[in-house]
This record gives sequence, C-alpha cells and structure tokens, in this order.
Amino acid sequence: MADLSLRRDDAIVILTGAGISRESGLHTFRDVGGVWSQVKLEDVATPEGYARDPQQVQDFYNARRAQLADPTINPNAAHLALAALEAAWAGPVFIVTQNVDDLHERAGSRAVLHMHGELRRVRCTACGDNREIDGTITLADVCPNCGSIGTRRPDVVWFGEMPYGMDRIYGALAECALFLSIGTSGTVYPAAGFVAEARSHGAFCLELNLEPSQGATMFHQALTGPATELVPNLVAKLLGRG
Ligand code: BV8
Repeated sequence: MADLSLRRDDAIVILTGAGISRESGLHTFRDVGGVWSQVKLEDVATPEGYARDPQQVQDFYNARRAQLADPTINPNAAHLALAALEAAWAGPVFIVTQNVDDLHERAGSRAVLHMHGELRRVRCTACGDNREIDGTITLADVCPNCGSIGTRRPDVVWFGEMPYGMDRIYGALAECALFLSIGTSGTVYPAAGFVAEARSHGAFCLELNLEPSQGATMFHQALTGPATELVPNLVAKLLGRG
C-alpha cells in the first residue's frame, strides 16, 4: 500500500468510474458483458444517435433509470468508505464521478460532481429546464416549464458533448495533494487526462482498479483488486485506523 504522507487538511480529489458501482450490481461499460457489448455506443450515447432514433435512446436510459430504482441496487462498501473519509477528513474530499448513478450521494457523500450528468435528471432542449425525475421519459412528454412536446432528454453527457464542471475540476486538480482514481478504464477523455493534470501540480496519484487501466503507468502507484476491498483499506490507512 502506498506510503501516503498527507496532512489531515490536505485536499483529496477522487475520480470514480463504473467499476466502483460494479459490486452494487450495475454493469460497467467495457468489461466482458458490459453495456457497450449490449448496445452500440454510437446509437445511444451520441447526439447523432439521438437525432437518428430518439426512442431507442429514451428506452436505453429509461431501462437504466428503472434498474437504479431497483431495491437491490445499493451503495457498496467502497461508496460508504468514501463518504466516511469525507466526514472524517479535515481537508476537502471532492468526488468527480463519470457515473450517472446516485450511489455516492446515497452513501452519504456530499461533494460530488457528475461530470457526465445524472440518470435521474432530465433537461428540456427547448428551454433548458433541468429537474429530477424517477420514472420514464417519452417522446410525448410536455416540458413542465415551457410546454414544448418531445424536447425532454436525459441529462447525461454524450460523446462529443462538453462534460459538466470542467473549470471546477481543473481548479481542484491543481490544488489537491492526493488524486485517487477508482474503477475506471482510463479510456474516456477528458477524465482519462486528469491524472496527468494532478501529477503536473504535484499530487500523489494512486489508482485503485480491478486491473491496470489504460493510464496506470501515469500513476505513482496502481493497486489492483475489487473496490470494496481496496477502498475501505485505503480509507482506514488515511484515517490512521489501518
Ligand atoms: C468531450 C454517457 C469535447 C452517460 C459517457 C480521441 C482521443 C481522445 C479523446 C477523444 C478521441 N476521440 C473522441 C474523443 C473524445 C471522447 C472520448 O474520450 N472518446 C473515447 C472513446 C476515445 N470524449 C468525449 O466526447 C467527451 N466530451 O471530449 O467534449 C468538447 C469540447 C468542446 C465542445 C464540446 C465538446 C464526453 C465523454 C462522455 C461520454 N459519455 N457516458 C452514460 O450513459 O453513462 S462515457 C461512459 O464512459 C460513461 O460515462 C463511463 O463512466 C465512462 C468511462 O467509462 P468507465 O467508467 O471507465 O467504465 P469502463 O467500463 O470503461 O471501465 C470500468 C473499469 O472498472 C474497468 O477498468 C474495470 O477493470 C474496473 N472494474 C470492474 N469491476 C471493478 C472494477 N474496479 C474496481 N472494482 C471492481 N469490482
């Protein structure tokens, strides 16, 4: 395990990907049997795919939103450990997640930024109205704000669209003493470039992943194993309990 010489008031930035939610029962994208082996990314996670067949895209996100509402899908020990770290750590603990699920929040984390948007939010392409929903979106939906019909889309960031919060993220990467990357393949940019940004500003960069990611060599240390083992162990060490 890394020899982390941190002060308790140091800032920590944590990037998470689909791997941290795998043991909660949500599929990752690029593992065997993952989301992109079931449906083509180009068809459901691009503006072009949405323009071509909006019903297919709505169905894809409606199904994932319904799965997230399943009572068997809950935060796991990794999510809970990160929430405990935020509660006990004197310095800022900022989670930047690529995930569109709400498991970090349900685990108790408060400083969470969904750079790729959120499954449980919908926005209107006519007026920008952006709100939480629990059910489905249909092409007959009427925007409750402007009355437009069929203009409500999932509030997720597709390929070719600008992720949310980039200024805030780069500001945090420049200030943090520890950059943690958990459960991501390091395939998708700009998230995959965050380690280089943090390292260039002097952060200690640590990867926790089931297997080395595409960017593993960019980290000072890369630990492999399931998130529900690695993350609680690391948090215990950081809090001086391990
Ligand atoms: C942008 C939608 C610019 C929501 C997603 C060539 C080079 C560089 C970049 C590009 C390029 N060509 C195109 C680009 C840009 C493109 C990109 O990066 N493409 C890739 C494919 C090359 N990026 C974009 O388009 C981004 N936008 O660049 O905008 C711009 C500038 C100006 C103006 C406008 C725009 C937008 C990217 C966002 C796309 N949306 N999803 C949704 O449906 O979820 S991406 C999708 O991939 C998800 O959000 C997901 O989170 C994300 C990353 O995947 P991972 O989370 O890493 O998941 P993955 O399955 O890949 O890996 C899981 C890992 O977990 C594995 O490593 C596995 O080993 C591990 N694991 C498994 N089990 C466990 C575990 N680890 C621990 N414990 C376990 N139990």
